[in-house]
Formats: sequence, C-alpha cells, structure tokens
Amino acid sequence: MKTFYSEQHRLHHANAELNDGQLMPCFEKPARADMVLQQVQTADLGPVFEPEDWGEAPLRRVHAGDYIDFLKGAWERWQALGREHDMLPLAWPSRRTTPKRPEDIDGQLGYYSFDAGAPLTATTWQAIYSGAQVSVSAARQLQQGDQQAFALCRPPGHHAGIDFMGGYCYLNNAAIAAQYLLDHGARRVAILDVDYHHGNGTQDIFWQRPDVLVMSLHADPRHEFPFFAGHADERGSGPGTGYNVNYPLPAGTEWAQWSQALQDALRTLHGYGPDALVISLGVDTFESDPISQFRLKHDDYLRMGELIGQAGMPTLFVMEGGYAVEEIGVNAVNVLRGAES
Ligand code: SP5
Ligand code: ZN
Repeated sequence: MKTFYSEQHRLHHANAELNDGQLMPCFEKPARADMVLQQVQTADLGPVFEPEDWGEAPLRRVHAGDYIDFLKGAWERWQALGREHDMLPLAWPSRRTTPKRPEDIDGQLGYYSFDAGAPLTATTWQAIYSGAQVSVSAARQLQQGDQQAFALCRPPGHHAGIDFMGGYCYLNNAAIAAQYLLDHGARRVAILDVDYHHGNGTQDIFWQRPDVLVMSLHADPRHEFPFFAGHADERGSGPGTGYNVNYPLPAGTEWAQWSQALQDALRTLHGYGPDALVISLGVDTFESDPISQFRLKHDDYLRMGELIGQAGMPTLFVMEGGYAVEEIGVNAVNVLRGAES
C-alpha cells in the first residue's frame, strides 16, 4: 500500500506538556513519525509519497472557520506580546458559564481547547497544515481506486473537534479525510478509532450526522483521558442518533477482550455498509506504552490488521497515538501488513 508523509511534521516540536503535576518533555515528538517511516521502509510496505497541496478548503469542511483562523494567527499575536516560549492555555469555561469568545489571546487559548496538552509553537500551523494535506492526499488515493492507503500524519488528530484542540491534536486528520471522501463520491463513510484514548474530537464533529458512522474502542473515560467523553451511552443526537458507537474497556485489557469489541464493531460496520472505512490508527494500546494501560503485544497488531482487512472495504489508515517510540513503527506497520495479507 502507498504511504503519504511530509517531513514538515518536524515543525511541530513543543517543549513541554503537563503530566503528573509537572511540566515534562512532550510524549508526542518528531521521533515517533521517524520510527514509523523507518519501519514502512524496512518492511517494504510500498512507496512513500509527498502530499499534494489541497489548500484550506478540506480543513474548513470539518472545522469552524474562526478556529482555523485562530490556529493560523495565534503565534503572531503571542509574539507581539513579547512572548517567545510555546503557547499553552491557562483558563477554561466552567459549567453554567456562557461561552462567549474572549478577545484576549489567553482567553481564546482556553476557548479553543479542552486541556493543556496541545501547545502551539512558532511553526505548529505549518506542521498541522501539512499533516492534513497528507490525510487528504491518502484519501484521494482511495477515491482513485486503491483498496488501502496509509496517511502517516503527525501530530495526531482524533481529539480535535469542530472548534477545539487538545490531547496533542489540532486538526482532525481522519475526519478531514472522511469528509473529503463524502465530497468526492462516497455516500457513507465509517471511522473506526482503535487508539487507546477515546476519539472525542471525531465524536464531536460527526455527532449529529448519519453519513459518518463513528466507532471507538478505548480506555473507560471514568478512569482515563479524555475523561469527559467516550461512555457507551453516547450514541449521537438528532439524525445522528445511533451512528456513534463507543466501546469503553477497562485498564489491563488484553487482545482477547479487545478483539471481542473489534469483532462487534466490524459487525456494526457491515450493517452500515459504507463506501469507505477510515481507521484512526493509534498504537498506544501497546503493553509497554508509557502513558497507557492496555496490554496488546506486537503480534496482536498483525491480527488487528487481518480482521480489518477482512472487512474488504476501501480502507484509509490515519496515524494517531503511540508513545513507546522504539516500538511504534513495528506495531503500526504490523497493522498495515496484516490488512494487506
Ligand atoms: C492522540 C493521543 O493519543 N493523545 C493522548 C493525549 C493524552 N494526554 C494525557 C496524558 C496523561 C498521561 N498521564 C500518564 C501518567 C503516567 N505516570
Ligand atoms: Zn491515544
């Protein structure tokens, strides 16, 4: 299968995130994508392509215009205040506050985010813009008739909603790809999110829509980030009711239990009958992931890929999380190899 990748991911390399009460070096760092690319090459998965530039239009199909404008212009406003370090939010609206957008840059940082896990640097916009182009370029390949494609996006995207960033995510690459496919011939698209964390951004974007089935297998939000979304009773609303399916799973989940949920999701997928499938491919379910509590092993990712491949649908894999940097490439490429077999 073809891989799409841009070196520009390197332009997002933030200094610190808040973890266990301390500012620590970011888990989400450039070496992650380097390791995946290296393994794509070592495993001979197929050719690697630079993305084409599709402009901002595909991004604006899923994200609010004011949010995109904010991401684009934030650094310049920050710098004008004499600030040179990475941007992080410090205040968020609480329950019963009316979310009116503040004018102040610190106020807007809180307005457009749900955590302090998505720092903006001087060159974050260029990196996330190129990541979205990677995703659209890979989606285009599917639309042109390829059965499978891999968007090696970095930073990840599934925590980014219509108008918010968080959890290392800014632009929802998987949602942008799904919308691109709908805009170019697909009648229905399914997104299956296998990242350890609930894809709260993807859920937000398609919450009221029946044309995208969103399914997510993840750690139970009662005990795990993003904490405020991902419960089994969240099923969508209005015309989207029933088209959001969550599988919260307990800490310590191994392949036996995880794969049961996957099989259930695949049955729901067949009932839906989409024209394409987008996989939000996080491999932070790995047993030695530094921030996660599931226990999948190297070979389980091959099985995961096989089961996804057996669905027999045009499938786009979009890279999401995975923080065991030495192992991320092997695990991600195992899924892709399994799917091709
Ligand atoms: C895309 C993605 O996988 N985003 C994940 C964001 C998770 N952010 C919160 C991490 C908190 C980790 N705390 C671990 C405590 C271990 N001592
Ligand atoms: Zn994750």
